[in-house]
Amino acid sequence: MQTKTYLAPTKLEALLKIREEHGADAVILSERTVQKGKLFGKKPMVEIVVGIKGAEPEPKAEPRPAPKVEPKGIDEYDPTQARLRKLEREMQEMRALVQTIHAYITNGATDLSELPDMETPRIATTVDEHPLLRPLLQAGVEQELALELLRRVPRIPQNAAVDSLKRTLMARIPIGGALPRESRHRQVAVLVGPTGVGKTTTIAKLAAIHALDYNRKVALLSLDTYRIGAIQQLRTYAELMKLPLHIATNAEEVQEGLELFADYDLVLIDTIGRGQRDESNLQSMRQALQPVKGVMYLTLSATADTATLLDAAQRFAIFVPDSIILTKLDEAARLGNCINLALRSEQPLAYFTTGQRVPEDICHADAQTLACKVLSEVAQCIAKSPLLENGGYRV
Ligand SMILES: Nc1nc2c(ncn2[C@@H]2O[C@H](COP(=O)(O)OP(=O)(O)O)[C@@H](O)[C@H]2O)c(=O)[nH]1
Ligand SMILES: [Mg+2]
Repeated sequence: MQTKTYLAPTKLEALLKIREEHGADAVILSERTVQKGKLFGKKPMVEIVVGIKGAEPEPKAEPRPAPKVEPKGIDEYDPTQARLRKLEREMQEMRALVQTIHAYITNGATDLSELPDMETPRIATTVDEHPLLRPLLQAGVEQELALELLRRVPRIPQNAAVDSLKRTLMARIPIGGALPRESRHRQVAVLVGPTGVGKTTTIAKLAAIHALDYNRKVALLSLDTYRIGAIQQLRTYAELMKLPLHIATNAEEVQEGLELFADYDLVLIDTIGRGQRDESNLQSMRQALQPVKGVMYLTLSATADTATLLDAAQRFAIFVPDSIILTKLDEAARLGNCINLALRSEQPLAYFTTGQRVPEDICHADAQTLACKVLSEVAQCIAKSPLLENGGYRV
């Protein structure tokens, strides 16, 4: 396979150049950011190495070291992996429980009935405040959830406590629902959610990844029930990526769009609303989406506080979302609100978005990232008010 290196100021531009020159024949082999230019005028550029399918290497080409094939973009949803992760979580919970028992016994307790988590309210209400409770509350986790999370977490030593909390968090954050990179049947995905959370930007990111990275036939549909006309942003992306865009204002036009895109691999539907407080707007949007059979993503911003997130989740429940896209993780000061949402909502988290760059700033949601971020907030809080040997606070 012949390889070729592309350099461009952004990933999107590099992908567009590759697509224009090689269409579906290019396979991305590696990708990195390099600094180009003279000493004081250095600028970051995206360098993508592609292999061209079916192209023979130049006869006198220098032998190149084989580029490492990295898993690129968004990887596929694998049910076996999901089952393995579930088993792993259960193992982690069991390990946390054993650690709790161990911590109690090594602290001189011999009576196992004194364990905090024997589901007996008498004992649960008499244990002193867990040393990680306050740091969790300061990270924005609701008290009720924090207490529940800490039930099986040992109090000391501190590292074991933090480790165990991390495992508990990871086991409790539901993950899933990202789009597979290929499928036998056409897929349709709709993004609903409050105005300004990043739906259109996320659609552009998903469109770029699936069309330019995975070489799928992608079409865009924008639902503008109130004819607000805020479609320019999506139109610009559609033109840039040469993807068809259909604008619909009601169910018939949505149906029309779906028929128009019958032989596409993926249809991404953006929705334009007038604000989540407008019930009738949401109802007419729901009506207009009746013909759609596909994945419904509720898009919410990590910068919103817990009450706003839960309120939005409740209002958008009429769309029966399959999973959640959390946006603007890069801007969120505390992530306890996302933990509250993840633990309280019925849907798993599918994607995280972490910036404005299209398509770089999106990834599959993963419990470890979220748990680690919250725990680094917890650690900062502990650093500010160090725990004593016995697990209490220095005040
Ligand atoms: N920092 C940050 N900004 C984002 C992210 N996603 C979208 N935005 C910005 O948020 C603003 C609103 O995004 P838009 O896609 O128009 O939101 P929509 O109204 O839900 O369609 C724009 O300025 C986007 O560039 C993200 O993950 N991080
Ligand atoms: Mg929009």
